[in-house]
Amino acid sequence: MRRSLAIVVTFALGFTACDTPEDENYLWLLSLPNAGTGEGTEDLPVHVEVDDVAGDPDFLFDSTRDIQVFINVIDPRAPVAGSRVTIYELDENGNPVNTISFRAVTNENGNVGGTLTIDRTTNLVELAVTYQDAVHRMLIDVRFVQEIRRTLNILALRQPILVADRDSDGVPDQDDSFPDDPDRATTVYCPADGSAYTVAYEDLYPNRGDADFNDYVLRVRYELDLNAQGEVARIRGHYQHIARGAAYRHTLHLTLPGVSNAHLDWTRFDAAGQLLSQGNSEIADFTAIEMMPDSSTTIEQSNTSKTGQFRPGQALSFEVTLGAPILRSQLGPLPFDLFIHVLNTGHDVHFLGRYANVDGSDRFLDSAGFPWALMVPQNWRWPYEKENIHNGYGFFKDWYESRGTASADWFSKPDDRYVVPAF
Ligand SMILES: [Ca+2]
Ligand SMILES: [Ca+2]
Repeated sequence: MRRSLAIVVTFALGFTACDTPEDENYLWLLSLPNAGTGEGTEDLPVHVEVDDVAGDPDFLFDSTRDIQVFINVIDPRAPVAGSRVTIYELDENGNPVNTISFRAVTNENGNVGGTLTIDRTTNLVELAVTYQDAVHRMLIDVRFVQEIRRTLNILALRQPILVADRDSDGVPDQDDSFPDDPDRATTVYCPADGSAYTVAYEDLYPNRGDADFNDYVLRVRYELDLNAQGEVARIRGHYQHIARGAAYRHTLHLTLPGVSNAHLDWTRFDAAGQLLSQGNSEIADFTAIEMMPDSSTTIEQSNTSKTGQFRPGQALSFEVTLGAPILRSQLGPLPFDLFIHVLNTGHDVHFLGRYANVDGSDRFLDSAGFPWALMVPQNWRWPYEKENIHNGYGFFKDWYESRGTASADWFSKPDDRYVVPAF
């Protein structure tokens, strides 16, 4: 892989290529006000064919959604390689929520395919297609979109521009989060605003629990490093144990389907953020890897009683470097296959949508149609001991009975009598 300072040029128009930094054209390029930004300075004239796949989103009690993305870019002559497709999640006011949600560069067939993960409360995304010095932006209402499928017919041949791309991965230095690493181009934050999700388990599986969703509670966030093709190259995670309203003991495990020959770096911290231990290992098959030890050793109190001060537990930061990049869709929905192993019962407790019985039913859906694991946006306030989640959150039932279409903000409307205080 060429790592030297290089120039990406577009060959389609017979432009005289230059590919060394000594080239006069390169110096000329750098002198231009917008040189190397890769960002559009003008509108890209296009005709867009929209073939989005509509339908109610799948609902697995999840607070995020994965939307498949297929974009094709062609100009009057041929498919356009090297066109950059970027998707931003917009908030309720139409402003980007800090970070890129997806980015990839079209291949030689003019195609980008990938997966966009957004919060279920997000209604709007912006899709920007940048080609040469021009950009075309589309606002897409994604409420009832399962796949974004669009063909952009660029209506005029573009004057090619030169951009600095030291690692030659097709993403200009200025837009490349890793300008000297050809295996990585973009970091996607989950959640997009860099905050956290709250992951909560009931541990009586296969018996129904008391639905207080506080037996094992974690704060979770991830960062995914994508390569220029939009595939996942590295995964970083941060977990903090924050409640254990259970008599049982548990270990926390992670399966990353399709991830093999990976390198895992990890660091454990105590509740005050002081280093406890660190290490690394080579993992041939990333299945059921223990991420946190016996839960009775990682937090000092339950954090589920109505008296006393909140005191968080231990935390883990880790990075998985994949042996080979994989499609985001292969990893499944957030928080990926993160599960507890209950030491007292020998059972594992997984999120919905990962494991089926022989009759096709979900192994982790109980007789009442309810899961044993939930991932909730933000610093969710879990119920006190023995307080049913339905008491703590009056709109929770609305939300799941409507398959996530109503009361999408159920988690932010607690009844203070039944849930722990804000921390
Ligand atoms: Ca680059
Ligand atoms: Ca790069």
